[in-house]
Amino acid sequence: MQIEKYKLEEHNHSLQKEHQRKFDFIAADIKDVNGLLQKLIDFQVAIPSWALGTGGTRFGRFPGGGEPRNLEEKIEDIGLLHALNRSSGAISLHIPWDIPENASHIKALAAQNGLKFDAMNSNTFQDQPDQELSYKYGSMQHVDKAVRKQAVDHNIEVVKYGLELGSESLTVWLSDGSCFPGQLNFRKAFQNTLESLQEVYAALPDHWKMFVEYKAFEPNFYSTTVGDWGQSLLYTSKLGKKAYTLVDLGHHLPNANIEQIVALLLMEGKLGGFHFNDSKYGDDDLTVGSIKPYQLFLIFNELVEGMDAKDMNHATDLGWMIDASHNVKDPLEDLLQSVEAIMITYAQALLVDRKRLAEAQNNNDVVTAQEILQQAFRTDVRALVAEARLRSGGVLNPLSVYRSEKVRESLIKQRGSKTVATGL
Ligand code: LRH
Ligand code: MN
Repeated sequence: MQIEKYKLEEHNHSLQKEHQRKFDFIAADIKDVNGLLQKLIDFQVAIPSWALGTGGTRFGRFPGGGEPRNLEEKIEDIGLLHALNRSSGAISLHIPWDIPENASHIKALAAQNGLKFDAMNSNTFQDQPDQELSYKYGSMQHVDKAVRKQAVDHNIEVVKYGLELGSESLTVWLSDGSCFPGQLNFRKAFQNTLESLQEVYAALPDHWKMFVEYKAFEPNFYSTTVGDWGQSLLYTSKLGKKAYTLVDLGHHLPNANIEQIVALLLMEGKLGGFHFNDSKYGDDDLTVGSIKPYQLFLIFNELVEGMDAKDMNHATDLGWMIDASHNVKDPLEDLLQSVEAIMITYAQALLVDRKRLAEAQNNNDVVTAQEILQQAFRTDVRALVAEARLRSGGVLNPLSVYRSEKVRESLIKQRGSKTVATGL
C-alpha cells in the first residue's frame, strides 16, 4: 500500500510551524547541527521479515488482520515504513520463512521501495516438512555428523539466496544446547559447532561477514552452545576476520552490563551488529526503548565512543537490525516506534560532550561524568530526528500519518482479516 505524496506533504505542512519552533530551539545549542542531521539521515535500520505479522507465544496468538501473505507484501509493508520515516531502508530475510522464489523480481521490488537486503538468517531451530534429519537434539552441535552436514548445507544455501539479492552477511543463531545436566558433552558440542561453522565460513564470499548470535537460554533451558558473548567471541576469533559477534539485546541474563560487552567487542574489532528490542524478563522481543531506554542510551554512548575511537562509519560498519515480536501491538506501529526509539537514542549519544566526559573520567569526577551523560539523555531530541526525516523526504510524525491514513484498515480490506504472515 502506498500513501499519496501530496498527503505526506499536507501532513508536514500542517505541523511545520510547531516543528520549526522546536527545531530552532534545540539547534541553537548544537555546534554542527547539519553534521549531526546528516548522521541521522545516513543511519538505516533493517526491518526483520519475520516481524511483519502478529507474534505469539505458546499460550496464544491474536492476529490483527491484513498481515502480509508473501514476501512481496512484506517488502511493500517495509516500503511503507520507509516512506514515512526514511530510516528503514533495509530488510533482513529469514530462510525458509521468506525464500525469494524469483530473486531478480524480489530485488527489483525492494529497489522500487528504496530497500536493500541486510543480513540473511538461517534456521536450524525448526524441522521443515521435507527435512530428512531432525534438529531435536541440535544442529551444528549434533552427535550425528549427518545432522551437522544438513545444517551446514542449509547455511550455504542461505548464502546463495543472499548473493542473488545483494546481501553481504549471514546471521547464524543456533538454538542448540541441552535441557538437562548430563545430556550434552559441552566440549564436544563446542568442537562440533566450531567445525560446522568453519565449513560455512569457508563457503562465504570474500566480502561477506558472518554474525554469530549468542543467547543465554530458550529453547534449551540448561545450556546453550553459543550461550554468551564470551563463547561467541571464542567462535568468531577461531573462525577468522569475516566472523563477528551479534548482540541481541534480549539474549542476556538479568542485569547483564550490555554496554560494557559492546565496548569490549568493539575494542576487539569483533562486534558485527545488533538485534534491537527490549525486555523486562527474558527474550521478550518488546518494542525498542519501551522498558529500559536508559540502558539503550548507555549502549549507544559506548557505540559512538568506540566507533569514533576506531574511525568507523556509523551508518555502514555495523549491522543495525530490529528483532522483535508483536503480541499486542499493530506490527507496523510497533516497528515505527522501535525505529523512532533507535534514532532518538543515537541522536542523544551524538550529543554527549566527549571531551568533558574524558576529563571527568581522568579526574575520577564521578558526579560530573554522570551529569554529562544525563544531560544528553535528558535532552529532547525528537525535533532533530523529525528534521532529519523531513530533509530525507519523510514525514514529521510517521505514527499519526499511519493512523490518519487508516493503513491497517486498508490492508485488512486488501488482504483479509485472517491472513497470517510467516515468522515467529
Ligand atoms: C532467537 C532470535 C534469532 C532469530 C529469531 C527469530 O531468539 O533472536 O535472531 O533467528 O529470534
Ligand atoms: Mn535475534
